[in-house]
Amino acid sequence: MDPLRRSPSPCSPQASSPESPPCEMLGYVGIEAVLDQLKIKAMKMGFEFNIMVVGQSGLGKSTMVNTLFKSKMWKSTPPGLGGPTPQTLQLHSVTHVIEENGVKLKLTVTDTPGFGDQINNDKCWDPILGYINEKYEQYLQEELLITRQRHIPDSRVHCCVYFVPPTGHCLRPLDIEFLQRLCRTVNVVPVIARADSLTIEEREAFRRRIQHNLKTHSIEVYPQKCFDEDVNDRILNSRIRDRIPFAVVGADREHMVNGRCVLGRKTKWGIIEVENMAHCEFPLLRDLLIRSHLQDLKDITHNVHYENYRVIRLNQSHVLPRGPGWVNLAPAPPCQPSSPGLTKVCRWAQDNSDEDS
Ligand SMILES: Nc1nc2c(ncn2[C@@H]2O[C@H](COP(=O)(O)OP(=O)(O)O)[C@@H](O)[C@H]2O)c(=O)[nH]1
Ligand SMILES: [Mg+2]
Repeated sequence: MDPLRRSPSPCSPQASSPESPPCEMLGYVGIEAVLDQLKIKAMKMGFEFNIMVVGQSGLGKSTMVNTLFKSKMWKSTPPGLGGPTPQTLQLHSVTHVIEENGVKLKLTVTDTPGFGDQINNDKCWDPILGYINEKYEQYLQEELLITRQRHIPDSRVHCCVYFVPPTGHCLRPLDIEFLQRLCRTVNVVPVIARADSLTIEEREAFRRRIQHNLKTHSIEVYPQKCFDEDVNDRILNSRIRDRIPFAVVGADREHMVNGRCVLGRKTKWGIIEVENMAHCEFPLLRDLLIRSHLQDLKDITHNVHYENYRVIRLNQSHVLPRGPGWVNLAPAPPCQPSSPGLTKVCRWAQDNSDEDS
């Protein structure tokens, strides 16, 4: 067949008869194919996601990490290590590569020892904030290199799940102080821990009180209202904000219930199924972290929290232009940058640079 004699394109003039309507595809260049290209590229690169759990000891942090990811992490856990969760004595991170339908997720979970367990809890948040800032600093140092890697490894904490003890009263002064500092540095999702110890009515009343506490102390947890990008975001995120903090129950054992294998806690009076919304709100937490907001958590970390850190650090270091790309970045001071607020920091930095010029 003559290669030049191709069958008429649906948009070519010959294709349409005099009666047919004008061709709508005229001018089509195939821009939508960029979505496939992005998908292929993203699948090749894989995703990195780093999560941290924070709260007093015994609230079920380590158990929750297992509840969220254990079925996927079992494969990389040597057999025989499935016993009771040991007490976490120091801050430590574990990385696993999880693969599902060809999509690779490099997940790093940072478990922290209980804070606020001492008689004097002064500055008990320092090691945790120090860790978060250290990860920002590592990223910044890589980014500032003249010959830098094409893909900078991302170990920044994208989300911090904060465990509130199920007292049924309100946030403790310690929680408020900690959350105020944490929310300025990282995305925070608070949860009511061990919610099986509260009745449904108690959970609801406790949630409302915590929401009130957060509001009166200007604590902006994730998803922050000021970063909703459009109406759809606003509708979806408002629903989430209304349910935060989620009342969760953690379990790393499977049980048979009516012939089904479910993740749950076995008690004398029955099995609490953690993935059953009638029993607890664990599914809301999992969906937020993994299914609906994973990329948004990463974007806000990069564009807001890391950006704030970067602006403050570069200002502190008096950036001196000495030839292309030269930056004199002094070592991070022992007292880490503390930002005045989420949206204000960049403006503050801009004002400063205006004064300098
Ligand atoms: N009742 C109840 N117990 C839980 C829950 N989550 C964990 N636990 C138990 O609480 C104890 C401490 O859990 P762990 O995960 O080590 O707490 P962490 O110190 O915060 O890491 C363990 O015996 C867990 O089985 C929960 O949601 N409800
Ligand atoms: Mg632990």
